[in-house]
Amino acid sequence: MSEQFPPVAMTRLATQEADFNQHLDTLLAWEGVSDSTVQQRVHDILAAVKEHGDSAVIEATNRFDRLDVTSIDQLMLSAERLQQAYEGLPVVQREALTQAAERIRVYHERQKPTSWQYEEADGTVLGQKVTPLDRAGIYVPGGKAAYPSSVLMNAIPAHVAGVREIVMVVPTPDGILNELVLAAAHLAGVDHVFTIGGAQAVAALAYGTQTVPRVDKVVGPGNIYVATAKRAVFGQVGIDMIAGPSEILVVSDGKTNSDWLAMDLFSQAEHDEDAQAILVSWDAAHLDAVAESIERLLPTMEREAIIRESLARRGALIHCNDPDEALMLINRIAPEHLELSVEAPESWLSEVRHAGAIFMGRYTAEALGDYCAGPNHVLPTSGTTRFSSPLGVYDFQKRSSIIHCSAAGASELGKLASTLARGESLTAHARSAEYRIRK
Ligand code: HSO
Ligand code: ZN
Repeated sequence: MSEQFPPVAMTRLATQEADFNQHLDTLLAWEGVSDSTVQQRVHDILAAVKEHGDSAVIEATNRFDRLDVTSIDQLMLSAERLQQAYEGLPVVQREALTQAAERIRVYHERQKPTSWQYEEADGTVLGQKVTPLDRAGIYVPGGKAAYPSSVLMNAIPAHVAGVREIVMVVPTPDGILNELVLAAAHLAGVDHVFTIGGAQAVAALAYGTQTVPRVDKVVGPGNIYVATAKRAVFGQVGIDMIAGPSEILVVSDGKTNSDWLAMDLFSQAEHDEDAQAILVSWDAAHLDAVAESIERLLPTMEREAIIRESLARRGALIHCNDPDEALMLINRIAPEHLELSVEAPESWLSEVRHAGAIFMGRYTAEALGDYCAGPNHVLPTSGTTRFSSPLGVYDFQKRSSIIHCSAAGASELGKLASTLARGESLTAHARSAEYRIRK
């Protein structure tokens, strides 16, 4: 039975109000917290794993996940175990996971960059060579936030990129394994799975232990300990991003069913109490209708309490004057997910500058993108779409530049380099270039 709640106190704003900008700033403000206690604990765990390897990982895992293992072998899952999980799934689930994986793979294949080169008139060749990472580490959260869809979204781009070895870590508090997560790992081509989590897992991936291979990049979401550990190891290894709570911005022209939109807002709000769901429209009656749908549908939701809290804390219904103002708001909010629930959304696209993923038209629910449309659901949050992009194949590759001078090219470039090097008083540079100038 659903508890009795008072109506949700969702923020209502209008761009016409004098203090709108201030209110919007407050609404959007988000600071990832990592207090000094967390920092210190993470630091201690990282140092222990760096020094003692497997034994420190075992000790931390027993302590935090309430296990009683004595050997790292007990924290490893074989390829056969992953396959077993896949084969043991109910057929409908196995089919859905397989089809989603295939669609995600096809989409990411398109992202593959190519190496290129060009030749100058004197025969000098310049180019760029793309190489996949040797090893990637994927962090998968445990417990409630263990999403098999996220295993696919992290591992498939790595696989498509050509990463040689994909190592996954997933904590199993109290020893509980999530079969769907293991099945997804099997489908996505993960090579090794360790049932470890927290800062100890990030440390094991970043430094390597006697058993856990050291990776070149750690990706994937996690709690505050994981985020703090990722920040701390960055530099030794690459990381993807530090993701904040999930966000959705829906822009509606007033013609989409208000129940659909209420549920789209819920779909992000149900992730956690700090998730942000905002609806913008220039149709005031429509905003009222969605508010009514929200109240009516809330008691039907399994995660009602989380959704209520999220909508009350960070949700908003915003009335603006017209589509132009809605566009201004989109670029100001720079959301992780943007739903353009409007007629002819294509005509909006050129004006949208900042959004992680753009869902076009009334039929494109954000949830479809979360699972199976094809694009990645690991997206920048908290306004960082201003400068970053969805997780993709390019995150698992790097580039080397190529320079191949002909004798004639070396002679010409030698003159330039020599002049510039002497300007910097770097004589060895200058002479190295000068040797190759034709007499
Ligand atoms: N919306 C989340 C991803 C997700 N949704 C996983 C459901 N499962 C990322 O913002
Ligand atoms: Zn989601």
